[in-house]
Order: sequence, then C-alpha cells, then structure tokens
Amino acid sequence: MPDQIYVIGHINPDTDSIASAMGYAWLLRERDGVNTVAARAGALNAQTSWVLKTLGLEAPFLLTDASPRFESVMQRLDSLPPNAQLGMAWTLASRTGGLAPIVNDDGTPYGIINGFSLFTYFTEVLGPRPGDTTVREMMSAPCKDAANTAVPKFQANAHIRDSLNRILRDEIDDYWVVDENGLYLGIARQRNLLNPPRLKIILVDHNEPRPSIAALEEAELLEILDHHRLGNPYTHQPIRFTVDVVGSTSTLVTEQTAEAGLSAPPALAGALLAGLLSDTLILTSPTTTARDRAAAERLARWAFVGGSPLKGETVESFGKAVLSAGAGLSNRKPEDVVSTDIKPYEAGGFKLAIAQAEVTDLMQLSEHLEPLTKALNELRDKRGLDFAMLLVTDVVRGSSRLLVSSDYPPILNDLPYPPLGDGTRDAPGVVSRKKQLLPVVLGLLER
Ligand SMILES: [Mn+2]
Repeated sequence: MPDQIYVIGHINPDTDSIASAMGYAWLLRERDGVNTVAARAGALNAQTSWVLKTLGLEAPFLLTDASPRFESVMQRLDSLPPNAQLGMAWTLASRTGGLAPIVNDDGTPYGIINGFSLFTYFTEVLGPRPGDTTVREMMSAPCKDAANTAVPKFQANAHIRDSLNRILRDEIDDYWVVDENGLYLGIARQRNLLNPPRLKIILVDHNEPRPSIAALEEAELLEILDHHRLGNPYTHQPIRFTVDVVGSTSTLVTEQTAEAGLSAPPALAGALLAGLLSDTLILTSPTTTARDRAAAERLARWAFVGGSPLKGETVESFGKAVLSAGAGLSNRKPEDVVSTDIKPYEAGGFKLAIAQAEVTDLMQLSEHLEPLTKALNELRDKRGLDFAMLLVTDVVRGSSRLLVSSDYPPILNDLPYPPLGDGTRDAPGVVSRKKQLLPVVLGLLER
C-alpha cells in the first residue's frame, strides 16, 4: 500500500512507545481520515504484552527497517498457464504493458513472456531468414516455449537495497515477486525497482535516528510526536513536529484526542493509560506534570467503563497491575531476574556482581525468595564470583530488600542493612544501586 503511513515508536519498545503509536494511528484515521497503521520497532516487553493481552488488543505491525521492499513496487499482473497459446500471452501483454507472467498450476512461477523472450523465441524457431510460417501458426505455440525461465525471483518482504547490485547487473526488465513459499504474487519492473517509493513514517515517543528503526533515512519522515530531548534528523520538507515536556507521549495523544472532541475506544484508552502510568511510575516520577494527571483522569473515564476489561479499576490499581506486569518477579524466570540488569565488580580481592529488579510491592518477594536465591547461587558459580547480590526495589515506595547468595564471605555480616527473618536484608530508602548500595558494599570490602 503505497500511501499507507506507519506510526512507530522507538526500538526496544516500552509500553508508551507501543500505546502512543496505536493511539496516534487511530486518531489520525479518525480525525484526519489518513491511511495510518500502527507499527512497532521490535519485540514487545513483558509489561506491554500483558497490557495488550488484558485489553484484547493486537500487537502493532512489526517494522524494523524502513528500506523499501519488493512489495512496494510489485504489480499483481494476471498470469497464464504454461500450456496456454502464445496468442493469449499476446493479448495479456497488450493489457499489462508488454509482458505476460506464465505461472504453473501449483502457483510457482514458470517464466515471463516479454519482448525480449519473444524475440529470442522467434529467432530460434524461424532462423535468421523467416520462411512461410504465419503469425497465426506462431501464435498457436504453447506459452512455455516462448517464456524466459531464467528470471530471478525476489520475496515480497525482502529489501530492494539488498539486491540492487544484482538488479543493476542483470539488465532484466521484469522480475518475479513471490511469497515466502515461492508462490507467484506479482511482477516488479526494473525502472520501479531503481526508484522505489519511500515508506511514509511518523515517529512517536522518540525523535532521534539512533533509537529509531533501521534505514530511517530511506523513509519519508512525515511527523514527530514526542517528549524527549531533541536529536532529530534533518528533513527536506517541513514536517509537523510536536515535542512537549510531559511525562509520556500517550499524554500528548490523549490531549489531541480530547481537543478533537473525540474519545478513544475503551481498550485503546486503557493502553494509553498504561503507557502514561508506566512512563510516570503511576504519576510519581519527577517527569510527571499536571497535564499527565489530567490525561490520566480522562483516560480512566474512557477506559474504566462497563463492558471493558478494566471495569472497576482505578488509576492506582491499574497502574500497579501494569508496573508489576513488567517489573514483577512473577512473569520472569528467576535466572532472568538475577541476570537481566546486572553489573560485575571487583574490590578488596573479591569478585562480585549486583543485580537489580524492580517490583511494585515487596510483598510478592517472599514467594520467589527460594528460586531467586538458587538462581543467585548458580549465577555466582557460573561466573566464578565470590558472591552475588540482588537488590529488589519497590519503585512505588522507594525502598529495597537485598538478597545475597548463600555462604557469602563473613565480612558481609557488617552490612548496615538489618537481616530479616526470611534471610533477606532490609534496605529502607535505597533505590539506587550505583549511588546508594555500591559505595557501601565496596567500602566494606576494601576496609
Ligand atoms: Mn515515552
């Protein structure tokens, strides 16, 4: 679809990036009647997967590279079977602009009849001096005799760029475009392949090329809607550019929706609210503004209606569910929790590593304590460490509990975090590994 516009967030997409792409694509269709589709620049994280599943929403289209693909120049030309008479190919070619695709009964390409293949065929049959053969006789031959069967095939979703050298070298006018099973889809003309239409892109939740999809420079950038620092690429034309100091891009989508006198459908409003609450840690992060609070209230009104999967929720309860779906301990394997965000250190002759995991409620820690400690021990052994630590941080209350691998060096008994009955240590007010925990641990080991 050449005039389709992709609305897409940054790579390693978070919930705000996915939700604002879905929300803005919807708003542009609803308000402006443009042909938009929401896209994502990578795999969904655990939090976003949970949000979309809970709301019954489909994940946006996966688009990791803006470089044009064969499908963007493909023409779905009619075709003929190999045994059809050449005369039929002549008729078809008069409609297609000079060629007839010959396709086997099983859907695989057989060969292409065009001016070049016909001339080659006539030369073979008639020899250098045509005798008494009539055009009628020539035209009753089967198509398969006159088709060029040496035409390269390209998959519809393959990037043209990757085959450009071959296309330039081949000097062939028409190419097969096939699906992933090698079945005929259409024909790509060389002249179109050398100048394919650019993908039309709207960026949300980022404006810098680095965290954007690959080959952004090959796309036609139409618009940016964002809440990050500037680092946008040059454009050849003026574009709509909205960057504002709010807690989430979902906030900006919500404001525009309200200004247009519209309300987002409940599930989509729920996704936008999840994006907003995720980016602002349920409206508590220092990035939160009054506009985010107002947008959250509005989204809650749209989302928490009867019949919606979020009926009966509050901003607070839904926000906690969203944050725990991403940060929690329940949705990830213990070995992932202890290794996803981990930093290695050496001090006082000790080799150690400190991992951090975010939760919204330290209550959930107790049921995961045993598997997490086991995973910490395995990590310690696998990496040849003296000990490993896991700082489990309650991002809502701004406090942590510290887990240490078993049989740790006695010097750690002097840690200023009091041991609790369950074997963990209480670290009230500690949220930063780098600024709070690490100086204490290193100071102790180097004493
Ligand atoms: Mn964001």
